[in-house]
Amino acid sequence: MLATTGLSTAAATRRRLVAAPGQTQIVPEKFAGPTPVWAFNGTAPGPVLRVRAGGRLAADVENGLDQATSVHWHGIRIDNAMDGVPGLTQEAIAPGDQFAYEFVAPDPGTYWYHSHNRSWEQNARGLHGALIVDEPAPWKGADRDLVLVLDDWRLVADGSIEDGFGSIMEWAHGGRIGNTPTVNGRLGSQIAVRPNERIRVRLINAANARIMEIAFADLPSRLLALDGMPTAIETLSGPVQLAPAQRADLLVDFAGADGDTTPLTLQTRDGPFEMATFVLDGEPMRSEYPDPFGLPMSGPALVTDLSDAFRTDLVMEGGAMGSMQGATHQGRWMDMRELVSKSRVWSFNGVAGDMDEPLATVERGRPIVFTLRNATRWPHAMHVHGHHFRVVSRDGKPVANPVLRDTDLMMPDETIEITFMADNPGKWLLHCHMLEHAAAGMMTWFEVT
Ligand SMILES: [Cu+2]
Repeated sequence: MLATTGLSTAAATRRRLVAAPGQTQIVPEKFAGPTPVWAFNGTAPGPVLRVRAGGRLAADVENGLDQATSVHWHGIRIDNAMDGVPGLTQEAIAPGDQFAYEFVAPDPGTYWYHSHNRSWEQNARGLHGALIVDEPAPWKGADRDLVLVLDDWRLVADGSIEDGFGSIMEWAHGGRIGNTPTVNGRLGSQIAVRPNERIRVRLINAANARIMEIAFADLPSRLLALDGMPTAIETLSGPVQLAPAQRADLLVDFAGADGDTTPLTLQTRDGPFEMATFVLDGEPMRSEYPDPFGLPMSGPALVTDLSDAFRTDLVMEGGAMGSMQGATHQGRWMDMRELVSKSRVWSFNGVAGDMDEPLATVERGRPIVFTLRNATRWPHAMHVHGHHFRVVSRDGKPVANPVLRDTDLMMPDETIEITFMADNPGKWLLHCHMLEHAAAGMMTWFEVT
């Protein structure tokens, strides 16, 4: 049973979020002036929102844009009416209007919020921010935490955002990939840390489409959580991979001396790119590190009995270099040429983004097994709303100790089985979080009754 109703009688944490045009200094001043963005409360990313697990967040969203918007609270096992999906859970918020979101955040962890209307444009222009749900009792495993929202802007020489949103070429390929990777909205930031500080780094990939491989040079780093949910603590032997919308909490030991620097790097085709620089500054925190320990486990239990599970398949097709001949759109079959004219070039089970029929209708309390098959030439970041799931098999091979996720990166030709308990009533999206792919057909929904 979810803690979304009747649990919290305490006063809500109340925040006002105004979505409106703004300006932010993304590239260093010596290269260009501020970038015109669409921002929450004037900054991109927007403010870090925090609430304690089990607590209630009230967010009054005002739309100061000249187009409709909405806010999705990504990864929160939320009351359906607050999920922020226009046409499914609410009407989009018209320009000048407001929407009062209010919900309980049941699970501690690293989440984020972002526009869910024309998100392929609104998210890319800056409408997102971190949402941190704190543990019920403070976790003592790190000196502090550090929220790093990673993004991938596409800018032109004067620092402004390149137009070209809606390019069908990009929608049929890997989505809108940028040229300016940022940490907390800034290229080349310097982040001060104490020598020998131990920090819980909360990484959030807020990019539309870029899959990121992030490394902390040779600093000792351990995995603590994925997509908000604690994992067994595990030493990382290489970069951490984040598909769009994925999060990872890491425990990083900033071992070194005053004045040392160490890069945060993004792996690119041309080698590692320094997204930000940690500058060790001040007296050392300690001479020796204590033994590290992980987060207390939380989140939904593993569903062990799948004998009565609701099962269905989802075949993902389309995109460039694929074999899709056509798909159903607006109630009839169209060939690729016609689909391109409608900006629909991907399909789920032969349907290109039509939302009139759910993929599944499942009674509450029944386990779900979705078998997802990526029959395209592209990776996809498959996201389920309102539930965390476990990938229990990949290409037919069982996954040992499957972790909880809300977004899984599927490679071309890969087939996965995901399981979760249908315990949150309402209408929930299942879509690719490469936002251009979602807009171009990789979207469906299911209902928990
Ligand atoms: Cu995709």
